[in-house]
Order: sequence, then structure tokens, then C-alpha cells
Amino acid sequence: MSSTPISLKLFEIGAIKFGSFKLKSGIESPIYIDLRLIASYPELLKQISQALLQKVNRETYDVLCGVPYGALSIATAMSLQSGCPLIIRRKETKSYGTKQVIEGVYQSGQRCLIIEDLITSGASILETAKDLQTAGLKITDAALIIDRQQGGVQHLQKEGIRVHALFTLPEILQELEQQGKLSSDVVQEVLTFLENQKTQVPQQKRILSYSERAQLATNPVAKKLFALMEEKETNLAFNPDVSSKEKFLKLVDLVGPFICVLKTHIDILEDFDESVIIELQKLAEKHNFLIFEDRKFADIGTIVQMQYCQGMYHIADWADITNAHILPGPGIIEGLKSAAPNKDRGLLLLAQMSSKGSLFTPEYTAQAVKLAEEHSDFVMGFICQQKLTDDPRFVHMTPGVHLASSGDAIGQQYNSPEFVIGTKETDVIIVGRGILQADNPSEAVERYRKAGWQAYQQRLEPALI
Ligand code: 5BU
Repeated sequence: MSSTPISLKLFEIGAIKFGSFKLKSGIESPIYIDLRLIASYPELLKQISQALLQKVNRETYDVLCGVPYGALSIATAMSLQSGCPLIIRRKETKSYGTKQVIEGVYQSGQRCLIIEDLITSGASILETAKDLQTAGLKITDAALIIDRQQGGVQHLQKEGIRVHALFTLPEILQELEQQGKLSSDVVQEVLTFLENQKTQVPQQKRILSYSERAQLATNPVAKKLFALMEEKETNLAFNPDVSSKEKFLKLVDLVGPFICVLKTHIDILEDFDESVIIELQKLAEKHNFLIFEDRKFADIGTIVQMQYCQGMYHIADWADITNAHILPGPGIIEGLKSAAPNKDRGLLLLAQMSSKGSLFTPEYTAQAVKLAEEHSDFVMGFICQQKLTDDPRFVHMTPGVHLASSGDAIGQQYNSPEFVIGTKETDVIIVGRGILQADNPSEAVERYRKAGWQAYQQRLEPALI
């Protein structure tokens, strides 16, 4: 269809303005585009949504999703005209989402067409695509009204998303000039401005390697862990949750060469005695891994001090890492820290859990991040289901990982190593039964190591924001 009517109407309703405008970034711009105005002009909205529907082959998508909020009305209009179902992405819950991020009816494996009004760097579309992919949807195409031609289309192409734009911004300028709405001087001014902007976006966002993060970490155990992950090429932690010490130690010896962390529940062992600890420490030395007692402390400072250093297990003597709930407040961190003053020890805060119906809320998770920042000498990171902070000092460790199962009968929920490290951007996968119950555990441990490591390496490739 002819581009004239739409671009002219966008100009007439003031969705594209020329003059001098101060942008959020402080930059003076000769052009201002606000396509949200389209929602107030139903005829134009209809015309645009029809044009967008014609732009993309209907065979290539099953559902529609508009990037919030600018494109919600456009996606809705397209849904009404085509009969294609719509889903909605919530913007607010994206940071630490235990809540439903995608609303509506859809099935894993369905193809979703993303709708947007304007593309600059492509970051907004990518953010929406990531959430949709996390929900199991496939994203291959995005349709939008205006491409500012500032690198967004190429950026998305690299991520496997084809962009279908009704117009490029230079095409609109040309049209308006031909229609006598703009002088050639203004067109030139805007084109020069766009050209200068191009060099500024998109920027490179470099992801730090584990060894770079070893340099930055403020907790000594986090430093050791990052360094040994890089050295052994593994981001796999294993938990041999078995009750016999003989079986436990045999398993540890078997998986030792492939793991960075051995996670224990020492109180599961029915025949525990001190020899377990002596042998475990020898194996940690032999295979170069750290020991993490998954004790999940949850009491007041004074009691956790005793639980950490005394009793049957003397955890602080042998476990490089332990973890704690933050429910009692910062006293639990201070209590544990003061209990092992002369040793290199690290604490992980429980910020999210993998189990179904877990009561962790985004606010609680955010508090864990805040407490970690305030105690970064002792707190080395989090037990979580997704990356919680860009602060490179903190390790994100994720349980609930399995290559073949989606969960157990009593609430465990599993994700793949690729999803956890690649999509959720955490650092360490914690695997138990995926290896323990495999037909061939020594083959399985290498499979998990490789999957986790490959996902990390893929993430390291320079990403554009
Ligand atoms: P699995 O066999 O891979 O399901 O074992 C998971 C381990 O991780 C097990 O030792 C749990 O105690 C631990 N875990 C978990 O599964 N989910 C969580 O949110 C936390 C710990 Br915290």
C-alpha cells in the first residue's frame, strides 16, 4: 500500500514533529516522535494495523504481543482485525519475576509476532522477546511502524529476529518533503542528526568473564570460586543427596574432576562421623573444588553462630560456603560472619527458591540484594533463579536444574542449564538427581558440565544493548 497517507497523517496529528526538542538524555533534537498519539485516532490506528498485518505472512505466527506500552493499542487492533489471539507482557514484574510476566492464553512452542511502534536500538523489543522466550514462545519476527535506522534492525537480526517496518524515518522525511510539508533544509538537518546519533547507539555491553570477576570480588571465597571455574572450565555444582557415607564419598570422587562446588546436606548422612569430613576435605584438595554446606540458616544471630561452629557438624571448620535465609534480618549475616573470623568463608543469601508456590516476593528478593551490597566482605552471592544484580562481585547459584525432567511430585521445578545460564544469566548450576539418578552418572556429570559451560561461553560473546 502507498506510504503517503499514513506518514502524512502521523505528521498532521503531531505524532512526528519538527523543531527543537530536549530529549530525556539532554540532547537537543530537531525531530520528536510520539506514536502513542495514534491510539487517539481510531481510523489511523485501523489503517496502521491493517498495513502491519499485510507486512507479515500470517503463516509465520500464532499469537501477537505488543511491546508495552506504546504498541499495546496497535497489537490489540491487529488482533481484532485478524482474529489472531493477543497476549500481554507485564512490564513491572520483569526485574525479579516470580509473578506471571506473560498474561493470556498460549502454549509453549507457539510462535509470537512482536509489535512495536518505533525501533531505535532494538533493546525494548529484545527485552519483550526474552520474557516471551522464557515463557516458552518462539520469536522470529517483529512488525513495527517506523525504523529510525540506528542499528536496531541489525541488532535484532543477530538475535534471530526479522524486522518488518512500514517505513524508515528517511522515507517519511522524503515523503513529507515531496508533499511540501518540510523544507529540504529541515530534512537535511534531521538526516545529519540521525547520522550522528547512529554512532552512539547501540553500545557494546561487555559481559565480564569469571576470571575478570575473580579480580573484582570482595569476598575471598567468591574470588577463589570464579578463578577455579575458569581454570577447570566448569560452572557445575553437584549435590550427592544420599544417606550413606560410603556412597557419598564414592560419588564425590567420581564427579570431583568436573565440578567447581560440591554441595552437601551433611545432616542427611545416617552414618556420619568425623571421617566423612576428613575424606571430603582430601577429595576437595585432590579435585580442586569448594565445599558448600546447604544449611539454610534461619535463626537469630546468637543461635546461628552456635549452629555454624558447634554441635555435631562444626560446619564453619570445613565448609567454604554456607547459606542463610534473610527473614530474621541482618543479624543472621553478622552472627555467621563473626563466628568464623579467621577463615576464608563465604555466605550465599537465599533470594529465590526453585520450588512451586515458593513465598519469595520481588520485594524480598530485592532486600537480599541490598543486604549483600551492605555485607560484601562476607556475602559472596545468592541462591536464586535468575540474575539479580549487575554487580560482578556476586555469584548467582541456581538449583532446580535437570536436562530431562520438568520437576518432581513434591514441588521441585527444573530448568535446563542453557536456560539458567544463558537466558536467566546466573553463574552456577546446581544439579542433584539429574546426575545422581542417571543411568551413567559419570557420563551425565560431563554432559551437565559441558551444557553449563557452553551456555556461559555463548553469553560471553559481545552483546549489544
Ligand atoms: P535436585 O536433585 O537437583 O532436585 O536437588 C536440588 C538441590 O538443591 C537439593 O539439594 C535442594 O536442597 C537444593 N535446593 C533446591 O532444589 N531449590 C532451592 O530453591 C534451594 C535449594 Br534454596
